[in-house]
Amino acid sequence: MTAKIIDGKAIAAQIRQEAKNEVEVLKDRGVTPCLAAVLVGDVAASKVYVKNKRKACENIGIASVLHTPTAEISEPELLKLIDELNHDQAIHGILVQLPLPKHIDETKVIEAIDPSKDVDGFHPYNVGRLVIGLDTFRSCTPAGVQELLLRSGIDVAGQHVVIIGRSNIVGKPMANIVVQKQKGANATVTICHSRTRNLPEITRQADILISALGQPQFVKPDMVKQGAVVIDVGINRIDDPSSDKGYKLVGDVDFEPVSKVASAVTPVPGGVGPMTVAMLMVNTIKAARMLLK
Ligand code: L34
Repeated sequence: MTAKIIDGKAIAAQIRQEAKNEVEVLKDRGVTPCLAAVLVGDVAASKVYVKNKRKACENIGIASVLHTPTAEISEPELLKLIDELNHDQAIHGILVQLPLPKHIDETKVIEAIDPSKDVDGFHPYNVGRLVIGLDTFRSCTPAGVQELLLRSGIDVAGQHVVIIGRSNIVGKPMANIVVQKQKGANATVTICHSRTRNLPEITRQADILISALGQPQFVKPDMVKQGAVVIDVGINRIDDPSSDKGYKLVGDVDFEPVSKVASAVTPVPGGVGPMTVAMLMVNTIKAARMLLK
């Protein structure tokens, strides 16, 4: 048996089309959604991701402004920039691309963002609302994974979802999304991490295995139950002298052998990545729409 490949690129395109229609409605009502992106320093992967996000904005009709301070920006200066964006009436969403340089405290920066403009859903206010099941901005990657499952006809209700990775960006919000008493959720959830004992034993119990630990090809076929759904959130650059760029992207999942065991699997690239971008568009529109209510 070979797994079905879940086409994140195609599903993301569908979501962007829906977003485009919503932007038109908002524009008719006099509001053009606007995203402010802050890209600090010179991190190659971050540049690609922010470029993809701005390109999506442009295609959909969302306005975007880009701030590119150097890696030497001080923490107070960055906080000042965020404060200005918070007070700028024309801006609905603020994205501070992570990671930040080491001398800047990410938590402080995230907490400085006005929760009503926090389209990444990282602010403790929004995380708290997520945990107790209230409507909120949900971080884009885990929200994208849920949407990917929903639109692929995979119902997580009653299923055992095992997540590898406990980051604030993916693992923890992912668990909190699928555990809710809500549509597209109601799962039984286990979070595994670097201190988990007998990891393969636990991952083999997963009906849906979500890998978000950031280690190339970590998930091997003996860690996957026959017929499980495998979602690969990892996106790792590994050297590849044969490619023009000098690197290639691989996920956390050893794709070829795992596809022989799983019933469905997401590719890297073209899986979760484009969904992250699409969900940012959805959140930015939500932020703009909140102004009308
Ligand atoms: N603040 N920081 C903040 N918000 C986020 O939601 C993110 N994330 C993660 C890193 N830091 C962040 C992203 O934007 C990861 N991430 C992200 C965004 C886009 C893509 C991957 C990760 C993406 O477009 N992936 C493409 C390939 C891109 C390439 O060629 O390198 C894909 O098909 O997977």
